[in-house]
Amino acid sequence: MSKPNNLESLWMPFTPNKTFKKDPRIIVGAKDMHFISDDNREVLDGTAGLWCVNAGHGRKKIQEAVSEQLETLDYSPPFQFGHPKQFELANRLAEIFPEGMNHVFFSNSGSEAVDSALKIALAYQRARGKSSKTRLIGRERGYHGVGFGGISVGGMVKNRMYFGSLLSGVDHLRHTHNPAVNAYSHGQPEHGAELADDLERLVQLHDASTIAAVIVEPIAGSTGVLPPPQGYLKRLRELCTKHDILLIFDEVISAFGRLGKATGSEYFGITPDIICCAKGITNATIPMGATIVQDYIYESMLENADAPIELFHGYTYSGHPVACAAALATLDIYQDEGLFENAAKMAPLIEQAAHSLKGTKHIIDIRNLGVIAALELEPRDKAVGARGFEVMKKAWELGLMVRANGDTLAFSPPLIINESQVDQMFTTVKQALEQVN
Ligand code: PXG
Repeated sequence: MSKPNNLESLWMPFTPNKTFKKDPRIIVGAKDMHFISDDNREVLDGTAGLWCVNAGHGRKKIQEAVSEQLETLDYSPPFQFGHPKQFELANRLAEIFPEGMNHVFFSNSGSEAVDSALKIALAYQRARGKSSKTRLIGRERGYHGVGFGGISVGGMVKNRMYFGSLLSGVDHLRHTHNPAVNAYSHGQPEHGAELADDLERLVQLHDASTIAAVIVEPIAGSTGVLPPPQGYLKRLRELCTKHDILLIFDEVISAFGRLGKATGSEYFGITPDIICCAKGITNATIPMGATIVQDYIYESMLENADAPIELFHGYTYSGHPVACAAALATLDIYQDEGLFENAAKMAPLIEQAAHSLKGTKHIIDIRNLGVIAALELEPRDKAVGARGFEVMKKAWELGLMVRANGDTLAFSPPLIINESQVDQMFTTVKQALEQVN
């Protein structure tokens, strides 16, 4: 496949456009665990694209389902009309999501799944007569996509600082990263459960009667992979229940097997009131997001609605038939191939391989959980992120795709990964680290 000869018109997202266009990395194909670059090299996908191609690339079953759906019903309006596959998919998701979470609202991305969750939380509080509960609590270093709702509850400064005053009535819990006591933890760090008590501080400040919901990623991804301290999520759940505050888990990266179970909620044994997901739901083939709620939220909204339409919210492409077909085929693959189980099997190998890099040039911390690992590098003086970016580029040259979030290198390969590919991932990144200053 030929190179595009003009890169100018495209404004690339979350990308240094000037630098990229001088030295582009172009991907022209993908199969199973590999991307193919425009200079015809196979590059091991250490990131499942962007944490989303959980079943690996180029899956025939999904292609066939999508193509058949395009022939049968390419589109139907989601407001006031239904098509069979969106009901079927909602039922399938209800089966694999935690007990009592049997109602699904569809959207087209993680950002929309988050916005939908926040809006449902506010509308639910109002519907049940608690209309003073309007405050939303996020967490420092949280990532919840790029909608105004998501960046308001999110806690990554660059994603917030350029965009004005954001939503009002939002506050943040402290983040859980504490390398002074937790560096090089294997899996969940030992220290920091008490950081969940930060919610008590916000309750003291605002009063629980003004707080609608708390939203957190059960394992923070984009900020550089922060597994929750042991006991943290349990404590947060208990405090939310105590103060009658909804707990929203943003599982955009943790759902669909990333931790070896269908959801992070199942893995951690903590059930929230609302879960947001996206990405792996369709193996990233067709955009889709979903917001799954506890039955009592849905039932209360229906019972207490003050208009025939119970929720004034939805997207032209909510439950798009082609996305539903892709998602159903994806769920079949996860089940038929036991991919969540394979993830659970690979997790200890990834842990071992990642931590074996301790002592390698630049590394100051190593973190892991499930099929996720992160190597934190010492930032260069006055150039935070530069080293991470260069290692990412070097790894690409050496045949590995890895994500650089600032100076943290994140690994989140497809769940079909095998032992020798785990080895290859960490051997290659080690070479890259050694070749970069
Ligand atoms: N919530 C979480 C927890 C996410 O990780 C979103 C919401 C937003 O999803 P959409 O589909 O609107 O992008 C995400 C997205 C990275 C990276 O480098 C992660 C995401 C997106 C881009 C980069 O870690 N996650």
